[in-house]
This record gives sequence, structure tokens and C-alpha cells, in this order.
Amino acid sequence: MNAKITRRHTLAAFALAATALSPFAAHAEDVVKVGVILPMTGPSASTGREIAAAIKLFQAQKGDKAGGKKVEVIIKDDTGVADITKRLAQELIVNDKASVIAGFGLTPLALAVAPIATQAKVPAVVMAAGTAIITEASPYIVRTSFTLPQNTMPIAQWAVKNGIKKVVTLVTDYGPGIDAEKTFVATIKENGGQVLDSLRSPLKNPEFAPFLQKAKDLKPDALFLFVPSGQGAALMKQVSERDFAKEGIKVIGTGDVTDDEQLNNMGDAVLGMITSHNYSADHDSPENKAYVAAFEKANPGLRPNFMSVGGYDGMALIYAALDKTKGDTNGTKLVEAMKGMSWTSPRGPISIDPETRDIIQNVYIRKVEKKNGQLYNVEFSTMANVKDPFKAAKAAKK
Ligand code: VNL
Repeated sequence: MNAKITRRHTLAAFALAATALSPFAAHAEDVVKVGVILPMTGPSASTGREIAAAIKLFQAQKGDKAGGKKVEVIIKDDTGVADITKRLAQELIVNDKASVIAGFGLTPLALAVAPIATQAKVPAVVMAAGTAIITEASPYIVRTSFTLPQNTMPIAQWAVKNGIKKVVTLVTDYGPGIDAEKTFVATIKENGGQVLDSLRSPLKNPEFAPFLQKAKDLKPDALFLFVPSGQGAALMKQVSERDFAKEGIKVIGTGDVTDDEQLNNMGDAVLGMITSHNYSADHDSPENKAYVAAFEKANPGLRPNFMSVGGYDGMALIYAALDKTKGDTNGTKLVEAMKGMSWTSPRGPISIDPETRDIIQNVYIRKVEKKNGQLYNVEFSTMANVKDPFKAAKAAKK
């Protein structure tokens, strides 16, 4: 009798364990699929690497449940080519039944999925791209990265305050670069400054030397720079070969240039460079110290950069939205749930503007300094709760 009960219990326990392990255990409706499309190879691979690592860290820390459902992340490599992003988005939605798509390493890749998100009514969480217009391309787009006007405005105002009158700008010739240029130029001109030239280098196979030489010959008070994440080291190598400081020319920019992933290899020539940006691995908060320590432990030799926090916060937003809808995956309800959400990120306090679905966040002015033998962007001033200036200007006109 005793033996029989024991045996029956053992069998029951075995059956339970088998159910839990079986791939068919969770009913399809209990699983929420998040399709993440990133450049994992090609020239923007560092962006894919950073975001994928942050997503893995998020799930390792918070588990795989949200709104009572199991969240399954599927990462796909678009190699940075918009046609591939588009095809992968369609496949993830139609074949894999993804309830949310996310990632998008560059502006053209995010814009390529906008019509698909609208048509399928599936939320698309932009974790990397930064052209202001992106959130206007679909009512299903929500952004956890940044906009270039948002990140540029503070350094432009810093330049004005620090007596910089004559400037040259050099940006990468596509959406985010043009947004950065427009913002910087407008702020300088509004304050009585002079723009000697606005130079643009191509996105593919960038060549900086002729532009830098031209900028130096014009003898401005400052040279403003923007290049996308991954190109900063190549640009700064060329900058340091031409002693701008000796000519009395300050080199400033957005934090994309002094990207945390590459900064430490840029050498002492970047010491003292001033930039403005939404994230520094050196940001002094308990949340960020914990984030950097956990990220570096999970990814030895890799420092988390601003792309990584876009991915980490994008996951936090998707989890919070699912919690709020109690696991309802209706895309319209998920986007509604995301609007107005606010929380403390490793970068500081952030929220999703309910009007524009764009991120509102602090932007910091930072200076490259050496700490324990490592180069960091050390924040020394904060502009709190910055809304994308282009959208703020539109809202003011209404
Ligand atoms: C973009 C903007 C990409 C800023 C970036 O790195 C960046 C973009 C890849 O919108 O394409 O740092």
C-alpha cells in the first residue's frame, strides 16, 4: 500500500516534470513573441552586439514572464540593409506571430518597418535609431533610444554660453546627421553666431580627411561633429592627427562620437573633449552602477554604451506594457499602455511622451576624463526631461 502510493506520487511528479520540459507545454497563447531585428554583422554590428547583450541581460535579471505570459525573444540579423529589415519584419509578424517587433540599428531600417507596423497593428519599439521624424512614420512606433535634436541642443547651448561664435559642422550625410546639423546651426545662428560651413561625409565608406582639412583651414572657434555609433574611433583618429587645439579650435559633438564602446581605445588625444548625450557608462546612480557591473560581468571586455540602454529600456517598456494589459497582446492596447509610462533607467529618469510616443529624458554635458586608467565621458551638467525639440516646437505652434 505504502509502496503503491509512493509509486503513484513518483509517476505524477514525473509527468509534471515532463510537461514543464516539453516544448509543447506552454500553449501558444501563453507565449508572447518579441521579434528583434538588429545589424548583428556588417558595419553597424557593434550596435547589434550591444543591444542583443542588453536584452539577454534584462531577461536574465527579470525572468521571462510578463503579464502572466512567457516572453520569447527572437533575434534576427538584417546586416544593416533596409530591404532585409522589411522582409524579416514581415516574416516575424506573419510566420512567427510576433506580437511586438523591436531593435532597428539605423534610421533607414526603422523607417522601412513603419508601414508594416501600421498595417499589421503591431508595436515597433525603436531601440537605436535617432532621426526625429521616425515616430511620426507610424502610430505603432514607440522609441526608447533618443533623437538627435534632443541630444544636440544641450551642446549647442553650451557652445553659445562658452563664447563660441564661429563654427563649422561635420556630420554623416543622412537623417540623424542632418537633424544634428540643423539643431546646432539654428541654435548658433539664433544667438548671433556664424556658421562658416556645414560639411557632410557619406554614411558608407566614410572619408573624413578632406572635410577635417577644410574645417581646419576655415579656423572656426569650434568644430561640431556627429557620426553614428561605431564610426567615432575612425573619426577621432583623423581628428587627433590634425592638432585642432593648436589652432585654437575646440572639437565638440554629440556623444555618438565618444561612444563608450570605443572610447577607451581612442587614446589621450580625446581627453577633455566635450559632448552632450543621453547616456554615459560613468553616469553616477545606483541603477547605473548595478547595470554596468552586471553587463560587464556577462560580457567580459565590453562596456555598455547608449545603444545597450536603448535595448534594456525597450525590454522594460515591453514587459511593463504586457503587465498593464494583463498579457493582452492586442497591438493597439499595447501601444496605449506604453504611452505615458515612466521609470528610472540606468541613464536616469525617462518617460514615453503620450502625445508623440517619443522618449523624454535627461541630456548630460560631459567631458572625457581618465579614471583608474580608463577613458570615460564624465557628466558635469544636466538638462532635465528634454523632449525632442522638433516635436516640442510643433506642439507649441498648435
Ligand atoms: C543613428 C543615430 C544610428 C545615432 C547611430 O548609430 C547613432 C540612426 C548606429 O538614427 O541611424 O549613433
